[in-house]
Amino acid sequence: MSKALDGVRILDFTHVQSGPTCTQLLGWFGADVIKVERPGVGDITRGQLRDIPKVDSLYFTMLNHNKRSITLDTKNPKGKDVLEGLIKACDVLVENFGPGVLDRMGFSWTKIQALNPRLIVASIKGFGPGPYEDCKVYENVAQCAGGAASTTGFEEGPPVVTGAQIGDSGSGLHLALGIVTALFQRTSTGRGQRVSVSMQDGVLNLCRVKLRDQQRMAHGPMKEYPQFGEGKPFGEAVPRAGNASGGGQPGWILKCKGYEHDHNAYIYFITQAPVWTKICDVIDKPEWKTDPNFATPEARLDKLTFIFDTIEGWTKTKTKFEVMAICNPLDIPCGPILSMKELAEEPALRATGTVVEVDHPERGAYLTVGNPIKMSDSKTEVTRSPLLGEHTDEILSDVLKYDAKEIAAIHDSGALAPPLRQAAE
Ligand code: CAO
Repeated sequence: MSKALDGVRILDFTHVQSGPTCTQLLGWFGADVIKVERPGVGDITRGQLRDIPKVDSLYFTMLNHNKRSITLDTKNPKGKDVLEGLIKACDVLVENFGPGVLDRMGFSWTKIQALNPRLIVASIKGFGPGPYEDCKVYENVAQCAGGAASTTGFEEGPPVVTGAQIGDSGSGLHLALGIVTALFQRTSTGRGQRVSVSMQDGVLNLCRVKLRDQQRMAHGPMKEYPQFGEGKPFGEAVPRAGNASGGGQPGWILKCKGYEHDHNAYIYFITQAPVWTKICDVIDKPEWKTDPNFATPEARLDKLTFIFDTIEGWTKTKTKFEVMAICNPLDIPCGPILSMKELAEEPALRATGTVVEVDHPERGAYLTVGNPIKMSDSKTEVTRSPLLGEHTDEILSDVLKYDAKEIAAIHDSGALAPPLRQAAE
């Protein structure tokens, strides 16, 4: 079966997490992803959070499937020649260097366009133009600067970052969409273009509902926030809302049987208006169906904490899976709090390829998250991440058409390997 991006060649200058998530997606869709890494060092994540000595970390392997690796010192004159060749041979260059790095390397947009006017140059930076444009940024900086942290956590506590990597992987997803859109536009214009995503913008896009709420506050208190029912005043900015749903149907996380010793024995429970009467029956509160204090969504808004405490009295008598088994047939929306252990062991996720076991020559088998985007005519096979420089000669020969003598000359120039002193360390 063919793949959606067969024939598309990506010059992958990404590192750490945000950029690699983007190019990994493109690889899953069939693009030939050529990851350029610094000789002897490679992507810094190869050596970060290592669980096995001298073996590429899971941090690296889980972000760099379906890629080839070439080592290249892009500050070496011969290395620059090779890079120029790759720029001419590729459709897209993806990078998430610190601000100004590509220019300092000698590859400005003007120079790249002169080399290959069809090339799409896709970049992730921490911030767009403005006061912080020169800043280096990591995940949690973006979560804080993009509005996620100020709106996450409980009102009485400090801002909280989330484990979902919305700054890094979220920006990677945004960039991947920009790239395929630019590839599509190129089919009619014949031209490449620059695609830029700032991590702050990407996080703010994902926090769009909170900017919605910021504006709603001008017209009275937001009644679905816990502060309203608890009689606490709202300040000038959108408050942290604990586990409130954020949408039009109130929800909260409730304890289930076993919560005293299992930190994940909880369920998210939504009191969706159309199923209110069923909820009343399930929790044995049939009188709430007709009591004017509880019968309508508007009447319930100032009592949400009491209502969820009452529902929790019922959920605490059941496991999270028993609550699911009772509520799902009644169309009551709820979701168990699933631990990473439970997700790793979930057979349905294995069956769909969302959780995949991959074999690696140095670390052996490990689990990863496969492609979450399923396409009927472009199936994803997850292949292991490359070893550092594993495909250097193959790329010089297949993509750049160098012969053995030319490849040997490039090796001799030191453009592909670290200086001897560094290699010995
Ligand atoms: N050959 C020679 N030099 C190379 C090279 C190669 N193959 N690859 C990279 N380099 C050099 C660069 O030229 C640069 O050198 P100069 O600073 O002298 O120009 C140097 O490596 C460092 O690049 P960097 O600034 O990108 O890396 P860093 O480790 O200092 O910063 C990060 C890392 C992530 C903070 C920064 O890249 C950044 O802000 N990126 C944009 C935002 C982003 O994606 N953040 C998410 C990271 S995941 O949490």
